[in-house]
This record gives sequence, C-alpha cells and structure tokens, in this order.
Amino acid sequence: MTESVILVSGANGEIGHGLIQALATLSGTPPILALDLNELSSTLQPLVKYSVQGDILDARLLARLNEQYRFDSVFHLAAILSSQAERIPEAAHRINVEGTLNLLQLASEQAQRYGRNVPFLFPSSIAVYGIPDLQTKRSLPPLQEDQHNLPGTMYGCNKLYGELLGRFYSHPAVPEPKLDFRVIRFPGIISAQTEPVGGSTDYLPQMLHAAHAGKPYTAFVRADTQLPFITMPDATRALIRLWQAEKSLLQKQVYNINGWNCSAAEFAAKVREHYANAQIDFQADPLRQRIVDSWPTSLDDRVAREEWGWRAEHDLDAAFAAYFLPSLRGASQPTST
Ligand code: AKB
Repeated sequence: MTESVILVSGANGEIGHGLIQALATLSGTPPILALDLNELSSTLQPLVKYSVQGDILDARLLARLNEQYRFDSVFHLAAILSSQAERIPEAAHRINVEGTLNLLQLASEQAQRYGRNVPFLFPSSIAVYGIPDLQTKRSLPPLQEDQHNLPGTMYGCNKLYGELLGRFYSHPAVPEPKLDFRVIRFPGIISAQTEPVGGSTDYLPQMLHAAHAGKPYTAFVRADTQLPFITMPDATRALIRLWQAEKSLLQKQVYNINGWNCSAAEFAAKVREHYANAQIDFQADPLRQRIVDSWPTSLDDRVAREEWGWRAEHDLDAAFAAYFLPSLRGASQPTST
C-alpha cells in the first residue's frame, strides 16, 4: 500500500528546521518526507523518513512523488524571501507563485486520488501588507487580516496571491475531497538554532547571533525600525496548532499571529544586557529599509486567539530568558539556511 507521509517543502529553511524538529516530537503522526533544492541538513536527516532533493518547479519530480506517496498533509514552506525576491523578482515569482501552484495542484490530485481532504499549511507573511508611508505606519493600530493588503514588494505580492490560489483550490464551490487550506501570516521569526538569509527581518536574528559569536554587527535598517517578531518555537507551535485544529472551529483560512513588537534599537539594548561587549551599529540599506517601512509595526491576532486558541508564549523578555539564551549557550554555532 502507498505510504502516508507529511510533505514538507523547503525543509532546509529556517521554518523547516523548526517545524521538522517539532513534528518529530509528536507521537502518532505520519513520517515526514522532506523536499528541498539542497541536500537535507545533517541535523534533520535522522528526523525524517524520506528526503528528496529537487525543485518544486520540476513537474516530473512532482508526478513521481504523486505516484509514490500518499500525502497526509502538506506544509509548503519553500520560498524566496523578501530582500532576495526584490533583487531577482521574476525568479522569485516562479518559485513563490508557480511553485506554490504546483504543490496546490499536487495536493488537490492527492485529495481526489485518495478520497480525503488534504490539509495544506501555507506560511504567509507581514509582507502581504503595504503601508504607503512611515507617518501612516506609525499612526496605525495592530493590523487586522483584511487591512492594507496592497503589498509593494514582489514577495508580498507572491504571498498574497499564494493565499488567493489556496482559496481557489479549497473554495466552498469545489466539491470534496479537496484541499483544506490554512494560512498563518508570520511576523519576523527569530531562531536560536539557524540564521536567516535573504529576508528583510534578518537584522534582529543576525544581531543576536553576531553578539553570541562575539562579532560586530551593522544592522541594515535604521535604529527606530519597528516590526512584529516571534520566536521559532512559537512559530512552529502556531503551525502545528492550526494544522491540528478542528475544521469546525475555523471560520477563516488566513490568520495573523503576533509575538512582540520592538524597534531595532530596543532589541539591541536587550542584546547588550546579556552580551555586554556586543558591538552593534546601524546603517540603513535603502532597498531593505523601504521594504520594512511598508510593513506594519504590529499584527492583530485576535481571530487566531478566538478560533483556535493561539497565544504566543514568548514576549521580548521571555524570548531571551526562556529561549535565546538557554539555546545559544547550550549549543554550537548556528546553521545558515
Ligand atoms: C522576510 O523577511 O522576507 C521574511 C518574512 C517577513 O516573511 N522573514
């Protein structure tokens, strides 16, 4: 019989690391099939049953996976992040939109083939918001899901359209079995295990990891830049909780979550409390500053709280005390993803 697996695309990325480690602690879940362009990291290899190196744009590869496996659920994490997407917009569109379409189609075919709705988890982003200027950004309350959905970046457009594509494949008018499409809009995520590459929220995790490594760090944004952030354990808890939520509890498909909000200077001060010799300065990169200035200071996550009991465990203080410091001080060097 065809084996049932959880497909994780973009498994080598930061969320992939956090999610696979978290899924591996659950009992009674199907084994993981990790899909990534690169060879799966040695940290993750013991945690997955199957590891496939390949491209989500490769139709032949996806057809083979469709024949060989039965997808219990799909976590589609593969993406080109915002700063990199701005530099190579057409390539980003191919991965972020065509790649997403391919996986949505694959999961829909699986739903038909095996006669069962297939949960499809899609990490979206604060990038789907587009705030016209800094003055407006500073005046706004935490944004709800349907406010300011006019992104100005390729990545933001890709993520917003990915949400719409998922809606299309899971629309009430589409007969079952079909996709059970669920989305979390993530703030910037900070992992103590891995370092991000290519995102516009990278300045806080990079600042933390540089301080821990005893290296100087120049942030690529102004010191007063404010965004929402969350820890990786909270991010993966949210994904798993939404995945496991009873369908009858969910009125929506797209949910904001929020951890804490702070400026780059506030985070730097916190880093210095724990790493007294940390050398941090700020030199705004115009492209990346423009991107983060168009993103909200804070997200309103009331709907996620009410419908599926979401609640971040870490605010800024708890993030340092209960996660960053214990993890960093108990570990070796972070992995770049
Ligand atoms: C990025 O900076 O591109 C990502 C995101 C906000 O989705 N971290």
